[in-house]
Amino acid sequence: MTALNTRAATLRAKLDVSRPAVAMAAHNPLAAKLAAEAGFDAIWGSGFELSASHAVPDASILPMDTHLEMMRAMGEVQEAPVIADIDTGFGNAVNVAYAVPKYAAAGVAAVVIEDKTFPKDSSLRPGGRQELVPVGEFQGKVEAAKAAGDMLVIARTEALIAGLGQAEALSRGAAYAEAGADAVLIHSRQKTPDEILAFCRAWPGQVPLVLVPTSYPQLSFADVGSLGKVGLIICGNHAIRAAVRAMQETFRRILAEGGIAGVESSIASVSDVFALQGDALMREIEKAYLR
Ligand code: SPV
Ligand code: MG
Repeated sequence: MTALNTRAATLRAKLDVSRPAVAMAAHNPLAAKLAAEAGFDAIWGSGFELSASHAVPDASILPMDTHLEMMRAMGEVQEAPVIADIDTGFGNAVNVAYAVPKYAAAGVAAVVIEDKTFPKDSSLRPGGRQELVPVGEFQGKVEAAKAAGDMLVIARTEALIAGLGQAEALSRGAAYAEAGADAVLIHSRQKTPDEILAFCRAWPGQVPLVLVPTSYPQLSFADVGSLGKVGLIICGNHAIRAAVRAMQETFRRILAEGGIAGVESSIASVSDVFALQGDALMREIEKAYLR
């Protein structure tokens, strides 16, 4: 096996099915830094969050370089492993073979590739287009990603999202593990965890599973841990949703109150933001070199 980059090795060590790691979504380096400071094990480089932060749909609209540069920038400002959501891999296995080394060079710890057709649609979108590529074709994409080396490859099956049932989801998961995936992400948008729990219980455990419990938030991290099958839980969109609500409320109040005084105590201070910008380091640099 190819040696893993340091952050990939850190992430692999955390994929513990008796105590799953928890990743928080981020859409920019500031969000990644806040998630790391809060204590999350990893940063989810979410396509949904990044698309939303550009106010466009999560449907292969943004170019790869926009996502790639964001992953690099997230890794530069904090130490937690970055898990890059590369959707379908930007095309076929050839596109994957060219894309993944760029993500490796950007220092990401893992890529997640999903078995939908390109261009993708959001898994959470009611009535969205959820067509899957043939199993063999997706195995080729997993193999192409693995050959890039130096990072984890998480294969994501959308079989449950596409309504293809447990048997198809299980056989796709097994085929992707056989192709070399380090973990299998199984996604569901059912409002209860039943479908996911059934999948997890039936999963033979070749590799750890990854869950994104957005649609079934009642499933606690402890409940997931007790299944003994899941290595990673991804909080898929909580940074952008928190940011949207906080901005909406602050903007509404400022106009309604005719001034900025009222919101002062409910928003971060300017000095909090200076600290997040790395002001302490800049002061050291100024002291050492500015003459
Ligand atoms: C994302 O956060 O971009 C994901 C998870 O892929 S989901 O939006 O639930 O498909
Ligand atoms: Mg995504």
